[in-house]
Amino acid sequence: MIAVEELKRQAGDRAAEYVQDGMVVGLGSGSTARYATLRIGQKLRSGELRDVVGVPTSIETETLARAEGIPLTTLEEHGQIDVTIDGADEVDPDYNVIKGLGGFLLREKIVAYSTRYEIIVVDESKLVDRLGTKSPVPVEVIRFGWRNTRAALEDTGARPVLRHVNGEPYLTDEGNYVLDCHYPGISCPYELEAEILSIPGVVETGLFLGMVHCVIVAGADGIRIMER
Ligand code: DER
Repeated sequence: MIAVEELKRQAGDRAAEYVQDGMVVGLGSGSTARYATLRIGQKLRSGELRDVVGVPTSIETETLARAEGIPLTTLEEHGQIDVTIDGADEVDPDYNVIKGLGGFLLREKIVAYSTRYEIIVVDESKLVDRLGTKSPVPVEVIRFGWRNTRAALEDTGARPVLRHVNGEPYLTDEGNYVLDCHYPGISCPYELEAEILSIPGVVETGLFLGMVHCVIVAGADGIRIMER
């Protein structure tokens, strides 16, 4: 049996092959996307890739990319990203995904929205028939009035849980809270997303719908590439 870590590496390495000279690349967050960032750094250092600039989706990824010697840019300097490689927590058959268990969903979504070709890298355990089966939907909310926001999220059918790290409420890179919203499976993701976004205090949801162009899945039988 191949270890999950090895599957993540294979998916990340394969995704890095989509990066070409001169591209603006969105650098995702999480343990799978990390391998793509490492591989891009390696290719730049060896001269296999040239003139690539990266837009990191988190402070964590920014630190990694700097250490790997990947030149960085911002959305202010480069508003259009050619390719983004990011991880996900769940992927359904329609290429809709849940993201945000890593805590960086807001920047990841802004980057995905600015991207021509969004690649998601996962191991096969992330594939589901229906979103919400294994993972909650992380919802980033501002701290002011967050209990009221939580109550409104309950009205959407969720069991929202305030995320904690080391006993303290988790704060995103933007200083917001995350409410992990557990649903008993999501049958209409677009309707649910609209409902959640209509609640004052909600900044963004971890539902990435219609934003993904390619999913690279690493499994025991090798790499599968799903493109639409
Ligand atoms: O979107 C996220 O926050 C996810 O957690 C995602 O990036 C997956 O991370 P993983 O590759 O470490 O499972």
